[in-house]
Amino acid sequence: MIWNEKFETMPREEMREWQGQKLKEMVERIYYNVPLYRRKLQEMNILPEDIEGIDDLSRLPFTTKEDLRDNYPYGLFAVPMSEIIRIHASSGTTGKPTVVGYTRRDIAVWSEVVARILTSAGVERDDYIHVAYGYGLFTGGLGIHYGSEKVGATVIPISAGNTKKQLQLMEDLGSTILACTPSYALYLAETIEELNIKRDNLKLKIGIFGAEPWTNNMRKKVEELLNIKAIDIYGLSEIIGPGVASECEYQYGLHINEDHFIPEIIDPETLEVLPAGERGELVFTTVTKEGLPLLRYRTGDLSRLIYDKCRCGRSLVRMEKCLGRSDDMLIIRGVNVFPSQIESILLEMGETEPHYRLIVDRENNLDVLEVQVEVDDQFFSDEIKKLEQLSRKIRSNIQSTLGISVKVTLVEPRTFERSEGKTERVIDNRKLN
Ligand code: DLL
Repeated sequence: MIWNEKFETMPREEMREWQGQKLKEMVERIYYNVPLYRRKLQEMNILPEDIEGIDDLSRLPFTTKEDLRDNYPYGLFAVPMSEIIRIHASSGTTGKPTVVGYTRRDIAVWSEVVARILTSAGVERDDYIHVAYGYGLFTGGLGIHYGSEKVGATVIPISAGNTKKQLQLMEDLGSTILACTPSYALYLAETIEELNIKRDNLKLKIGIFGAEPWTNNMRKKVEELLNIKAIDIYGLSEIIGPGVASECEYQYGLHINEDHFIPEIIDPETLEVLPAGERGELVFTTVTKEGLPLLRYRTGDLSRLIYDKCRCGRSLVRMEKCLGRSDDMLIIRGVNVFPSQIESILLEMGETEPHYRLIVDRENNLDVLEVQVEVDDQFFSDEIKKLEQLSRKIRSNIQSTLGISVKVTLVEPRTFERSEGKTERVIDNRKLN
């Protein structure tokens, strides 16, 4: 089913027209209401009336996380605070959080785009949706919540945490949809096994997972463990929260709600827009947001755009599954490595648990990458020879696929703390030196 036929199946030319019109209106709004944008546009000698259509987008200035930080907390809002009815924030790892604000209309748009992504994932009115994303300043919980209500599904606003109790309720209330981070889905799956809950007693059929990168091999693992179809959803607080993009039933690329959020892919070094299909940094312009409209916001996320026709009937452009951010990339003795590449190799082998950490250090001026991965109980009690064989095999697979030699440490099950939200899997000690 398609939630909004008009926009989700709009022919490309019509979509470009729409985007151009909305962009013009947006540039006018921010020029007169946001001092930072007025300054940026003036510096480039651009007046709102110079914008004639979507082709002018690439002439406009970028917005960065720094801009948000420098104008903390409300400096980039484009409406008086009396129009703002909700605040969210993303914590980030350092410094002040990024604060975002929504008008009543923004909340309505947000519910609409989340209703679209839930529908594309297969959610219907009859479903019971177990929302185990955190409720609070994080956009995950409330974002999915409002969209689910819009669809008319029965929302169970369980939030994250209290894992055993969650599972009890999941069983008793008959949840059919699980919405949480892929990390938390793994944790729930592990606890289901631990508590000996019979899978048949659970009614789950679809998982709506996002907020962090997860590979297709991780998808297979979670689908198998929970016996569900796992759908990838993508979003970020600055743009709206969840609802920016999501997979349809074909699970190949995430349809972007581009009538609201116009995507571009740029080369992060030269800042040039890359031709369709090339991989680079994802940039979004929010053309309908009132509270915090952002022009060409650099997400730091890496992806590419797929304009081919999708079998589901949607014409919305797709972004390739996002497997990392430019700042996640590790440079190990000159070789670029993304944590997701290691995840993919480990899960492909299928001989360890899907729980790992990557520790990066510098020893004698050389980068050293240690892969710590959990192995199951049975394996761990085996003879040392077998453990050595397995770590050699992992080392050699990583060496032959990525061209780097790593140190592999097998650890006991449950060594790593399980996450209820996003998991931090990389510890880069070089940053401390
Ligand atoms: O994570 C919004 C969200 C909530 C998305 C629930 C999906 C589900 P932030 O906390 O601001 O917002 O984090 C945004 O998380 O720039 C990406 O780096 C990463 N991210 C989000 N979804 C995905 C995904 C929410 N499906 C940042 N795949 C983004 C990979 C993702 N990375």
